[in-house]
Amino acid sequence: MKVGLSMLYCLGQPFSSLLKQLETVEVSNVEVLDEGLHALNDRRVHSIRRIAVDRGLELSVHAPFVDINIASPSESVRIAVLKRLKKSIQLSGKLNAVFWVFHPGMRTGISHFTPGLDWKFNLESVRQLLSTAENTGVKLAIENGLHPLPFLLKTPSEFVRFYEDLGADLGLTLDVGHANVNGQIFEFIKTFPDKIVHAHLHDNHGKADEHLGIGDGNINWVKVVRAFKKIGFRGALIVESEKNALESVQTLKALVQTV
Ligand SMILES: [Mn+2]
Repeated sequence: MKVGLSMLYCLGQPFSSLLKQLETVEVSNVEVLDEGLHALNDRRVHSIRRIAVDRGLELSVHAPFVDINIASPSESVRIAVLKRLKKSIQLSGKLNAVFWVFHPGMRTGISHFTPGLDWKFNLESVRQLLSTAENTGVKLAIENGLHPLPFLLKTPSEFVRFYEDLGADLGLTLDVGHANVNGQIFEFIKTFPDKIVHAHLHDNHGKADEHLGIGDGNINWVKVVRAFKKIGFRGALIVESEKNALESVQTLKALVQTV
């Protein structure tokens, strides 16, 4: 089990600081965000790639997520959203990223007028993204959404139905913090031992998405690491804390070694 770090904690700093941080982070796996001040382009991909090769870092990319709804009922909006996401997948391919992590679609204020339509758009968009990723070398991994936001996929039972309907190979990024707000961390791990290929780790008190350091909320991390070990998880446990991120990496490394 590898310990990794999401660069979310420095998303408020310019891209040049991200590069500086990448030179020194003490992990094997790094997740960069194609969003905000760190949005990717060809030149930036080249800069990140050079450091990653130099330091032997394995990369993943968090898809753009602001103003993004792959299940939008507006066709023109959906087309624009998918265009942005497809560009992100292409850039992730150039980056040699292993995973591209994205959020599921969301319900809107008019969903109740057209039951099932957002579910259908979500499936269609996921299929388009999967076909974009073919031949790029990048694997897609959909993330469990956060309660109480109107994500279509937040619970294990919603994911069971989603995978049945999709009928295609798609990994799951288990966001342990999000799952804790649902009270379903262990149900996720038990239900999807073969689907979970990637994980986001951050802490909270079970009520809101606080993105705290590991050990700063109410998550039982010993139990979490044991559960990942029990299913033979071979992916990366990516620390996605906004606060105490570097300390959290050390805490998690110690846990993985001792638990
Ligand atoms: Mn996450």
